[in-house]
Amino acid sequence: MRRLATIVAAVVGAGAVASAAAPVASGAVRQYWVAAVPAPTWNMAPNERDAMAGTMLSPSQTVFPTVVFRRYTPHWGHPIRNVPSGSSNQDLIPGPLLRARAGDRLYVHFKNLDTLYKRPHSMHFHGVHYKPSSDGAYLPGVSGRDAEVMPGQSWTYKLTAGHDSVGVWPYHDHSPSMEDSIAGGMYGMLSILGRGQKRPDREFEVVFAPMGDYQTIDGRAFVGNTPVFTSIVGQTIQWDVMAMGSEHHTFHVHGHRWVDRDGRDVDTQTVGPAETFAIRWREEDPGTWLYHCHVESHMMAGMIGTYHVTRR
Ligand SMILES: [Cu+2]
Repeated sequence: MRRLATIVAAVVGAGAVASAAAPVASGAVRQYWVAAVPAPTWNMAPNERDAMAGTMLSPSQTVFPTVVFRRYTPHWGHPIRNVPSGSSNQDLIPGPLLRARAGDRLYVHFKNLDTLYKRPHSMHFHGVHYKPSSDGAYLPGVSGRDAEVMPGQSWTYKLTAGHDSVGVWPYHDHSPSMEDSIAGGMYGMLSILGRGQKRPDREFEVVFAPMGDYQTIDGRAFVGNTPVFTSIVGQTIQWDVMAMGSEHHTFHVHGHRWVDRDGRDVDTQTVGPAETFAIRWREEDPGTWLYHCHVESHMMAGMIGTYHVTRR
């Protein structure tokens, strides 16, 4: 494969300009409506198969009640898919992909519809500029309502994407319920392009996180359950990769290479808790390929999926 891969300025961009640089204004205003909603029968492996060991699982091992982020149409019209169309066959975990460009203002309207556990929830965003009232992180005696949105209540988080925000970043529940929420899939990503930067033709989200006894990608375990990503030869594809939880993972795609932040050709890249990276290449290798975490015990516990490239 030719060296067409380029790394998107993920965390790299932050070092380019002295940090805490004033955000640039004059971009678009983007509004998102995101609710915390119950997913009472989330199934990590709907086909009940451990495709690595070739054994069967049972719903008692793979199904659990949880709360997830769910995107809505403006002004809470109705719920819609979290993932952009064409990017994945999955939904709900991770939360909606929040897109913006450097210079944009973001208003993320959040509503807590957790009728399952009736816990407080919040949204806390990495990589963007905001005032403390949009931090969403709970600290007893210090934080405000933004960090502890009670069931039935809402909060609007006001964010600005700066020149130092280009790349992909996590957001997650940072309320008093944070630990349970993150274990249950309450996280998502911001995807911020530079001002003149072209959008990829396909954008895939890969979130590595442990869940119960399994190691999941986007809340699912084992081939047959994990996201199936697709592209067509000639398309520019972007992988948004993130880890949540307390473990490190190594993102690997078969049959492909990309250039890492040190300028080296790699086919495996490490990602730790709340770290992210975005990689791009122009696809030219048709076939069915595996992508997975290369930590062997994680792969065997479900952290593996397939990527299908077809000819035009
Ligand atoms: Cu892993």
